[in-house]
Amino acid sequence: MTITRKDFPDNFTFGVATSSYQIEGAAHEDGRGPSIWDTFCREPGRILDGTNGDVACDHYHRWPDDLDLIRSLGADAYRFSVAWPRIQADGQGPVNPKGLDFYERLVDGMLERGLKPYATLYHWDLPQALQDVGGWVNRDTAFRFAEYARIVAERLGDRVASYATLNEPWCSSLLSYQLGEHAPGLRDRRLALAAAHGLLLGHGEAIAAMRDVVHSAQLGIVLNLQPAYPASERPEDITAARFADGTFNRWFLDPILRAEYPADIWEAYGEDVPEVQPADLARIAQPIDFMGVNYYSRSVNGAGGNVRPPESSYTHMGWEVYPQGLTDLLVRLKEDYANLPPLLITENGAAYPDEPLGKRVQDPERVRYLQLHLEAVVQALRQGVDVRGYFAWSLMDNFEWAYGYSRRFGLVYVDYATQERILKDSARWYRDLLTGQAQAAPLP
Ligand code: IFM
Repeated sequence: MTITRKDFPDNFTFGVATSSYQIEGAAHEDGRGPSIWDTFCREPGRILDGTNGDVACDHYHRWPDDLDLIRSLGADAYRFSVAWPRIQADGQGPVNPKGLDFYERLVDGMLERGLKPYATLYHWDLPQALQDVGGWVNRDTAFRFAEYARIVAERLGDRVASYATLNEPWCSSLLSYQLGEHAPGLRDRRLALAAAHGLLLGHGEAIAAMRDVVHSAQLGIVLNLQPAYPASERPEDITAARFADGTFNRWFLDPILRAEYPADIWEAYGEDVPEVQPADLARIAQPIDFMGVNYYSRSVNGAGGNVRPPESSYTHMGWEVYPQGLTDLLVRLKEDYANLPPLLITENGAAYPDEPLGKRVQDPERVRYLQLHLEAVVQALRQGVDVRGYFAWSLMDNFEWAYGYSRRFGLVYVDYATQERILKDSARWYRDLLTGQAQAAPLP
């Protein structure tokens, strides 16, 4: 199948995505307070290449050129995130006007270029001062988050087309408080589940706070979802897949869309389950206007652990390329959740070890990855799933968390020594698709 823009509905939104800590740099400028990632990066052994986001892509200074670049790709929209510690250095208390000014300039810059702003309010850079009093385990953080959300929404208002509260709460809870791979790097399941509950509550409170402030802007949340397949038809493998789906997907989907935690996983977690106050689930399940889905890969589950199908191909992250999983996931969401809001694919993309040859970066695997996953979206649309947009992760190479700068997800190559941006072939391919050029097949 050769994909063209005509395969998507007329009002389907195409964009590219980034996040604050991964691209902005300017870590100590204009009153930004320290975040948990500033702290984490300085702890020996946490980041594969020993780097941090102090400079990153220097987007804080280069944003006008970066917005021009996005426009040149033919994108309709740009998904970015707001750094909480730029708005409130300590996560509460005084508002930093320079922080708000920055995002106002950025949003107005998008509008001037005909780009729709899609904001995410929390893409993991929690103010360190809040971590010092427990981070997301401390229930109060949820209310501080709602306050911050209101501050941003009051300033940017309906100039922003879409506000997502959280990006990938599985990562900012389980991956960060239980598996220790992300900031704050803890290893305690009980704390992780308390953090997940705090994040979900913060989401609900933030939606409620922003509803009072904006009118046309769409409000929602972004989850990373990973369909879980059994390694075989054996009952124990089916049970393993059901458990993986429950901990990774349903633990977040069910509270938001059904106002309940999944009973099977609640039971399996035993004494580690979070403390839930009577009104919490109703707050968490506030009506939302969209759900963002970040899709990269699937899991294949056996009773003895995860399995890597040998016939599959894998990205530089070691993640299996499995586009059918995206179709399956989208159709399943529609089937399982009666009040599912419209969906957006808020992230999808792949890391490969790209090398420039002069001013060209050939990345045929990424072109193929994008093409196959966009086809998977088309298949879901044809099966009646209400998908309204697709955002490629990422606009440009950036700070890939625990992997530092060693993994490149960009459509645009970044030379970190000079900050030069070079369009990869995938960027040209995406541009051709978005601008309706007939030739959106992989480049030679
Ligand atoms: O870079 C991340 C992003 O911040 C969140 N979603 C997954 C991406 C790739 O790992």
